[in-house]
Amino acid sequence: MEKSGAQLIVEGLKKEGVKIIFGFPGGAVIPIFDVLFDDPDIHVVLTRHEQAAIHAADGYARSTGETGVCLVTSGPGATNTVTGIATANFDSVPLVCLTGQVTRDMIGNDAFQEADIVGITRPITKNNYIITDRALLGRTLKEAFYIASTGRPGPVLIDLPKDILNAKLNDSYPETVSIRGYNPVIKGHPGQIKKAAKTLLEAKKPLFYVGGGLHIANGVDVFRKVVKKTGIPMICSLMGIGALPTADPLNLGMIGMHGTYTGNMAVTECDLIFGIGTRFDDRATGKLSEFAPHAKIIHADIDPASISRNVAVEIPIVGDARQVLEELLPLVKPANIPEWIEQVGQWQKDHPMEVEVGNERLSPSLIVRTISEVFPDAIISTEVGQNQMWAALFYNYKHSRSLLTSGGLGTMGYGFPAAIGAQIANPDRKVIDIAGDGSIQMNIQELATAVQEELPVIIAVLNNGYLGMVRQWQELFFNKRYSATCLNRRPSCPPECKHPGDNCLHYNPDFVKLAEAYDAVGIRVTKTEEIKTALEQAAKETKRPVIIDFLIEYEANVWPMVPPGGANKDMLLGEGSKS
Ligand SMILES: Cc1ncc(C[n+]2csc(CCOP(=O)(O)OP(=O)(O)O)c2C)c(N)n1
Ligand SMILES: [Mg+2]
Repeated sequence: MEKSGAQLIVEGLKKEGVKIIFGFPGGAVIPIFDVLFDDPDIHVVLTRHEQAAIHAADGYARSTGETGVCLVTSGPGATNTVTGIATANFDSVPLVCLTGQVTRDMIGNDAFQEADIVGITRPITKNNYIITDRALLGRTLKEAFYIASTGRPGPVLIDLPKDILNAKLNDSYPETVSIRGYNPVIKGHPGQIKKAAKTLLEAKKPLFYVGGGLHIANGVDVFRKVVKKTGIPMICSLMGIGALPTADPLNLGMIGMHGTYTGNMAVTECDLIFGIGTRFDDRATGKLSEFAPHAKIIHADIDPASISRNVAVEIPIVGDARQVLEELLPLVKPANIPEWIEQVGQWQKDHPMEVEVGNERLSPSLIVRTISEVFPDAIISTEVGQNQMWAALFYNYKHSRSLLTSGGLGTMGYGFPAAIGAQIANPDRKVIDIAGDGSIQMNIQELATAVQEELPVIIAVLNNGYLGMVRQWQELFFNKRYSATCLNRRPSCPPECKHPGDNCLHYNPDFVKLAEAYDAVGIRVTKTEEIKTALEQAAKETKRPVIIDFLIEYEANVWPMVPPGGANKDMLLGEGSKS
């Protein structure tokens, strides 16, 4: 039977198991939306901005491991997805992004709503295509899903000229795919794994160092078995959080710029690092020449290009993290490292991650810790800035895929749409965006989407009146010159204002009124004793999003902090803080 390109695409999406598409229509893609209109198997979530559509598809994908799908129109629709594509690419998130394009005869003519999205996204996609032959459509879509989800996952974009969507052909979506030259290595080399096991057990001060790749590989269960069997402690990157429960004594926490004291000391003193699914990113390593100065490095990663790129690796293992760990598990035994365990225990005791109490305004660490108590099994998404670091450091993570955060690109505006995607994928879990008052405004319009989809996402705004993380750098390294970071500043303010006063705008915006304007729920919290009750009140909402506006200390800082370019051991510990 003859079918249009649009019909073939929808057939293919269904064969790939797609149940949800996040999108925004326009002239070039009406044919696809038209086929989807009365299709009972695929639900289209209409976001209010294409950037949110792609972040929502990303949150869907990160929280489930399935490939997220985004559908947008040509020109501005396509270019609006660019930040989300780059975000997903950096953090290895499997996405298929379908963009409309002008008809083939118009391409290159500066036609209405034409943009060369394939050219624009070439460096930020795992692969991308423009379909110029209707006969290649099915095969290309199949390839896109395969490439997005295998090996080191990533976003794949397909640009679809409108006449291709309308062109009819008697074809079906292919059942199989094979791509010459693309054969990701899954199984690690057995000899290397054996060598790694031996070296690991010979070390006196060994550490596992886990990145996001462990979650992507669904390797957390087997990793926990390896840790239990060996008794070797773990450190992680921001993306590795959740590999062990935060409260596990062998979890020494995140390392790097805002790593824990114990994590940063342990990585400095250790004699062996077993890296799993990590890029050894500079936010985690700090000054490379002083990173883990005494350590041999074993590194297991699915992407050979990540190995020995930033740090010299003694034992490389190319392979899927879960498979490598499954091979490793029978080869390891309890490590004999009592002095090392005592040492890390001492650091933890001397410098615990303690919450602060708060003075006139609320303490952000206390808020995050209370979120953890009221919602112990939540999926947390974050924006970027101090909010992101407090969320990473003070929530007690228990499960894999429970922290959705833009680690590589650091995209403000990611958290709320990602929470929408995660909530749709996980209707039985609580999804909470821990947000900053700056970042949340980058995709605040998605309140309309969450209201329309009846999603009880909670947005916990840690409202400090500042682009806080930038302000923290200005405070520490630019003599408190708060240039363009105060969100309440007016022209009449003194030029060198270093602290908020009576002249400030009171709310900018009033998040409670804003929530109400969208028919969402808005709650403002100003007193410590109201934190918990506000969260409990929010928990009662089952169909409406809730914004909780937590008025936190204006100038609270994230501690510890390694100054940019510094070595991890040279972290600043903060004012009067024990951590
Ligand atoms: C899209 C984007 N623009 C700029 C930045 C730089 N940046 C990093 S953190 C930050 C401040 C974020 O402010 P807010 O959301 O209020 O979070 P806070 O640090 O106050 O918790 C800025 C501007 C960024 N990460 N992303
Ligand atoms: Mg802020």
